[in-house]
Amino acid sequence: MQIDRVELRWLSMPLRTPFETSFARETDKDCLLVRVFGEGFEGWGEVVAMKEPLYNEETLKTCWHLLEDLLIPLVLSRPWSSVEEWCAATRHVRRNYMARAGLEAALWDLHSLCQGRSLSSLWGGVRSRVEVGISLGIEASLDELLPQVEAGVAEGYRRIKLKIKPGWDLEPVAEVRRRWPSLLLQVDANSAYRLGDASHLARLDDFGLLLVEQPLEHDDIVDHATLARMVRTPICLDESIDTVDQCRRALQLGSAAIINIKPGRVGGYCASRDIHSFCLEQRVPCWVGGMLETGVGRLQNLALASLPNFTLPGDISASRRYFARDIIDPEVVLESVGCVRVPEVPGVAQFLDWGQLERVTLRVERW
Ligand code: OSB
Ligand code: MG
Repeated sequence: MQIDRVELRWLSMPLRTPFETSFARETDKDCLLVRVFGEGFEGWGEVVAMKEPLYNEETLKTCWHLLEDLLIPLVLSRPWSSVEEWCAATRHVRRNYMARAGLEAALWDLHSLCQGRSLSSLWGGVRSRVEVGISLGIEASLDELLPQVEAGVAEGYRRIKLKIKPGWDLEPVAEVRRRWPSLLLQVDANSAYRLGDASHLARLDDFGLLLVEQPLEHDDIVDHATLARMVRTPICLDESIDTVDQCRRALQLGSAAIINIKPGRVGGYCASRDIHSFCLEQRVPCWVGGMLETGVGRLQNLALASLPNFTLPGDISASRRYFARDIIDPEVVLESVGCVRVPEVPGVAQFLDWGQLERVTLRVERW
């Protein structure tokens, strides 16, 4: 695969409603799109970093810098026999996972077009539809949250994730559970608690949650192991798992019973597959997490979610959960109860809605 040209775009997409986590309130979703040209095709990938280093240490500007000054010159410097070879050539770069993941995704997208095969088939997918759920942000009151749960259930979602933080946890969880006793319910704290909150977190045990996601610090796998022995709700790690080695250590310590895999957080789809395979061997269930992706990242994450050990519903909701209008047409939609169809054809370029893409593009540069 010879890459002839690369294009980088900075997008800003208005969210239909603000999305609040324990670390930020977002009203717009900004991201970068990487476009690579080669072999007569074009491939696209998404950089999922935020504008500020609140989820991990990366920002869209650090990603732009890594891409412009290091990764794009390297990808243009010689032909690549496979995407795996590209991954091996960038392994010396410390961290900067989201920057690397965006370019790697574009290479996968291009590679799938060259091969005439979908990403799902290239990666060993076993499902044509995957179960997905919605993630609901922190709200000022139950009056604002409950109609959103109701709307999600009415649309067909069977799994709902509630964002929690100290002061917004037991009450919303208890009320949602009381009203929807059979809903698949889980919570995500994005590191808002400390080990001293263990007895408080143990009170979540009464609500039959699927899991509690990343209750403690973003880089911790030690306190999580202690916490896991103090609560019955299964602990799922998100922020603290960035490599297959860190995943192995966490499972060895007993820090998590379930792993959330986000391609951006772990440096791309190669690493996502490695973590998925390791968890499969260890009989640890996985699910595909989300970063409010545009249609580009959303379609590719659906392909990843078709792999065998993604046995829990992913954060890959329909486009309209976040966007009045996505940059792809057709958008990602719920097909049957709580499920989305996995793309069967290679390449996302054919689905781009260019009018909408230009409307939300703030900056374009080419190399
Ligand atoms: O922790 O999973 C998270 C969004 C931004 C940053 C972190 C997280 C999230 C979500 C959204 O929960 C999931 C989605 O894309 O639907
Ligand atoms: Mg999370």
